[in-house]
Amino acid sequence: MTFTTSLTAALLASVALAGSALACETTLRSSDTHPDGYPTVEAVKHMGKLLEERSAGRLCVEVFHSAQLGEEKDTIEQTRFGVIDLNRVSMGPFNNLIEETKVVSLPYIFRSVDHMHKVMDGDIGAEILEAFTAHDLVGLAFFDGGSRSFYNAKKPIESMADLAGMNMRVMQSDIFVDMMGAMGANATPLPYGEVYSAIQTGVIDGAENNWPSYESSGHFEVAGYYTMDEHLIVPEVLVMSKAAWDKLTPEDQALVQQAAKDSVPVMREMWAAREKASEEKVVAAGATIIRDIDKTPFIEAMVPVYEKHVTTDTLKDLVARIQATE
Ligand code: BDP
Repeated sequence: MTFTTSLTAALLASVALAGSALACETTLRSSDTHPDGYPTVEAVKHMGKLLEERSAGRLCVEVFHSAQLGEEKDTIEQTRFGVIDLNRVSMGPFNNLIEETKVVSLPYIFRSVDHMHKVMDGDIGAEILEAFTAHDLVGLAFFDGGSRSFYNAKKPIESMADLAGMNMRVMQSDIFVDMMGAMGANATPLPYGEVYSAIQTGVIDGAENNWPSYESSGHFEVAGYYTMDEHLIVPEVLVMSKAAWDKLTPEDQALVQQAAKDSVPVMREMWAAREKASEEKVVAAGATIIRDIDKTPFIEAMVPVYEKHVTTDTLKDLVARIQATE
């Protein structure tokens, strides 16, 4: 492409963008803690594209990535109050608010990502999405969050004994605090955006997350030992503010719902590719990966965590049904 043709193309593209932006009657503001290009951010953008096409440009989505609207715990509150319209978050920070979300945040509840997909794509997933309604939110769809493993700045963790006394950051949920305790470490619940400097300054020794987060946050630069214990497979969720939802006609609500659902397979593909790319990037950067560890002691140590958190009949039933899902 010559300079002139590429300039013309760029101008045309910006005119087209301005045109569609003008046509938007409703622009849904969406929050995400992750940077631009991260699979969750791109999935919500994709949903917005579908919505814009299907509503003839009336309904649009604008994604505020990189925690521009705040950290998850705060943006969840703002979404409940109708200040933010859409929010893509981990299920973890919902645990203390919405009981049903606890079951998918239990360590080792899912045997694999496939098992998680089966559960979340079926009746159990639908019931969990429904549970958001009582909390001023509408659950739209689940996204992938891979599996989460420990990483730290100090030493290779080869067994549970190596975790003893370490200070590890967890997401803000009591389940994760108890999980760390049961594994012998000290849990420090912190917002995601504070983890890098907390490791750098030695406030904590490490944290836990999936490959794409470990990589995109730069945590691998300050905590180079990653142990694949895969203790959590926590799905992510796209929620909408009930206040924003109620402003839409039933037809438009259906469009939003469908666009969210249709973004899921696209997200899963992007996720699989990014997991691989992130792993390759951190390995190339010199991170030490501890791959073959015996997970049995970790799994066994979780019995008291289940006993403490799976207390009601609803939760017991959900756990039993998840475990029975083939
Ligand atoms: C990432 C999730 C993000 C969480 C973050 C965390 O995608 O929603 O905020 O972990 O650990 O994997 O807080």
